[in-house]
Amino acid sequence: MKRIIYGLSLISCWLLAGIGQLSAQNPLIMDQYTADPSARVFEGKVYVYPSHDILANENRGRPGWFCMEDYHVFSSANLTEWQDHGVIVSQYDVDWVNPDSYSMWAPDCIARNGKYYFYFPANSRDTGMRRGFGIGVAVADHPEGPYIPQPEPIQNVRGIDPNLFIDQDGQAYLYWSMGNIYVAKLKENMLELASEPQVVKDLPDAGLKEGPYLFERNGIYYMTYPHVANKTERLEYAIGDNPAGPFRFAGVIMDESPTGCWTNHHSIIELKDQWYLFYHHNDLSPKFDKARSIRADSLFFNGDGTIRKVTPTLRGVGVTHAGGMIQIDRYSATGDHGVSIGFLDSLDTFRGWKTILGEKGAWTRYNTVDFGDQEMQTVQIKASSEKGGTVEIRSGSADGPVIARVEIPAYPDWSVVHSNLLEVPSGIHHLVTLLGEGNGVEIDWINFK
Ligand code: FUB
Repeated sequence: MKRIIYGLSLISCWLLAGIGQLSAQNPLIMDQYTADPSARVFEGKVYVYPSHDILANENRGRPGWFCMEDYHVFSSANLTEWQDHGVIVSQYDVDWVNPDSYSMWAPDCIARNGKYYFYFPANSRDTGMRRGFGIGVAVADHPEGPYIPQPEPIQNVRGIDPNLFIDQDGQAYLYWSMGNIYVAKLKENMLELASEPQVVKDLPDAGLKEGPYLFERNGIYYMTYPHVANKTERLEYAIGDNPAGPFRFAGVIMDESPTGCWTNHHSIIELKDQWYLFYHHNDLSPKFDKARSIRADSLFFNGDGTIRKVTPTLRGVGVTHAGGMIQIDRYSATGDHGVSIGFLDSLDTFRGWKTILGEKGAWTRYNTVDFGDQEMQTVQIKASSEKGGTVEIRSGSADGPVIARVEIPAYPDWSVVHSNLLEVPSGIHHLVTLLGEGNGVEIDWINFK
């Protein structure tokens, strides 16, 4: 079972069961596919507006292609627990959208004068001049909605992947893509263009560019975008001193997916003095890269304002509570032998992953687990093992202090095994889970009480 918190009733169930809160790792959302994360900080909380991939079939969409009928919004105060606020806009509720197009691609949202403006691309109902993708706006009084869609898309815009930026002088800009990246100023009402669309200059000429995301830091405007420079999309950025450009290419933020997920799509935010990159990968659908899942990792700048390349991780961001189910398969590091990760059920990937410690000395490390000052006394491990084994939980490294030693019985089905702690940790620890003895143990999660 995975760790995303979906609603109060589920939280209550876990608390009643003594399991506590679950924690965030990558991917962030485990009960549905999510893609194209547009993260925003509103009122001190992070709101993520992703696309919502579903699987096409003969009756909906086009099998083998993107298929999206609606949008959810998710929020988190700490990047650890995420709340799903449900559907905010759907293809069935927008006058101008073809309700059979399943084309609700990457959105964005921005706040202005106490209102929240949600921008989304979709195929128009019209087969005339407005054929293809338009970009619509839905407006709300709160980040989570309810959103009221405008009856018409924004005039004079054709394309996908809207992105919004409001400069310090109050001028709003709309960016979007259609092979290339475009920009236009928006009127104060955020619903109409105030200038003619222009191609953003001077991004690399060759290769598809899409998914623009513009932000400003210390007077530098960063135009960031996925670009097919080689085979699949990688995240790049260009910098300039004006939100409308021109920009100059400055580097790569994230390399192409090592496993071939063709798209990537991102956003970048700062929360409490730390910058974060939100992006996506097909974690829950390794054989079909149009069913994606959103992720987050920390992002850092060099002293000269350039961005350090982000290495995608499974651990992701946020502190994990020791009292939650710690999904050690979302590791920060592993040893170099005997360890592998597999789905708990390859026919139902939403159930998540397991860690397979296949030989003595195999280990994973899971960083930033908070024991607080609650004096945890026991550890629980949900495990299975054909022949039995001894699992050690250590602090910091594979030869760090032993927090617990847990005998896993020879029992091929999953069971929860308890053991008293040898050391009672407090504060934040990086936890190493290591096979001390035995031939093979599979672990779903560990948890402290
Ligand atoms: O999600 C559909 C499309 O894939 C997005 O609009 C692009 O940015 C790419 O991620």
